Amino acid sequence: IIVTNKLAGRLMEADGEPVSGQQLADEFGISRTAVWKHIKDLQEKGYEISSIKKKGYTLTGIPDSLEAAAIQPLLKTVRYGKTLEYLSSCESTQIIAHQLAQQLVPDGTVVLSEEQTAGRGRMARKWDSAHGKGIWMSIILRPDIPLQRAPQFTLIAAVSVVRAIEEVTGLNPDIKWPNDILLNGKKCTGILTELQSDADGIQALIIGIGLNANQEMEDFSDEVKDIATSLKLKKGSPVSRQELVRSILYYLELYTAIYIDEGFAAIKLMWEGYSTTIGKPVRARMAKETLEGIAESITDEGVLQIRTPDGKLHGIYSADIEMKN
Ligand code: BTX
Repeated sequence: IIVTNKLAGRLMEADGEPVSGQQLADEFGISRTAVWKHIKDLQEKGYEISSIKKKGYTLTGIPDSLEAAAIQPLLKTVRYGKTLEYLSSCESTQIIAHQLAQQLVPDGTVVLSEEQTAGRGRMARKWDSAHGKGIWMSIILRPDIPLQRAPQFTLIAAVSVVRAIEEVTGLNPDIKWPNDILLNGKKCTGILTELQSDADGIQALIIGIGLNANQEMEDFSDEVKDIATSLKLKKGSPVSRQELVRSILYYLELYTAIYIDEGFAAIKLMWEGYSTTIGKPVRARMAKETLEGIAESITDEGVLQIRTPDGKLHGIYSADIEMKN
């Protein structure tokens, strides 16, 4: 399997140019017959490979799958996504990532599943995760930061996802504090940051990203039909989940590095640029109370500051935000 995957990567990197069987045989230290067998395996998995006499093998199409062989060859990261666990179905990639994190897998390990049977949002809410239509991904990070800074990673992840969507699809989503990414006011991505910690601090941050890529309206459950959208619905044509995954990992690695080196200020600036929340009247529903006021800013810790009509400023750590008007 490893050779088959590497061969797929080699053909992807050739970017539509033919590579001769002999050359592949030499590079991989195997016979030309063995090369041919691996090519057949790839074709059976849905890779379109044409073979032209005297020229070689050309990759003309790859299956729309998020397996490592399809994602990793063109990955532009140093660490993120280099360890990648792929599943065709699971309850929740968060559960798998929590288990992996305890086995000391490296920083930037990624779990991807084509479908989740019990995808989750914040506060044990459900996350709709139709088979093959979205990106259901958890990323294990091991940043050396104090516990109370962990929520900032939700904002780092949000900025990374928005940049990736812009780059790959040309769409321009906005962010609703703290973790919703919206297109025309409808949610196309949710982010869930969880952590494992002990007396020494953070052992792992598990960043869950649920991105609606290619759903049609009927792919959403009745509960979310009115509030959800997908990139395909907005753009009018299918989007590449593979490119989106690579781009999200690229920006997440980049912005995490900037954050570690320079602090939260640069991230905050980008986040504010994408935010629909700041400067607007909002209603914040929390576990015990509801507040109405103007969302003034976020603090350096990522805490939302709401000014109520009595002039008081309230720091909000966790809430559901409704935009008023
Ligand atoms: P949240 O609590 O902010 O949002 C959950 C709410 O969003 C739900 O109650 C529902 O109203 C709505 N919703 C559910 N599914 C969808 C959907 N597909 N599109 C739009 N709206 C929806 C958001 O939590 C965090 C979601 C993280 C999901 C990822 S997927 C990979 C990882 N694994 C996992 O189980 N969760 C994360």
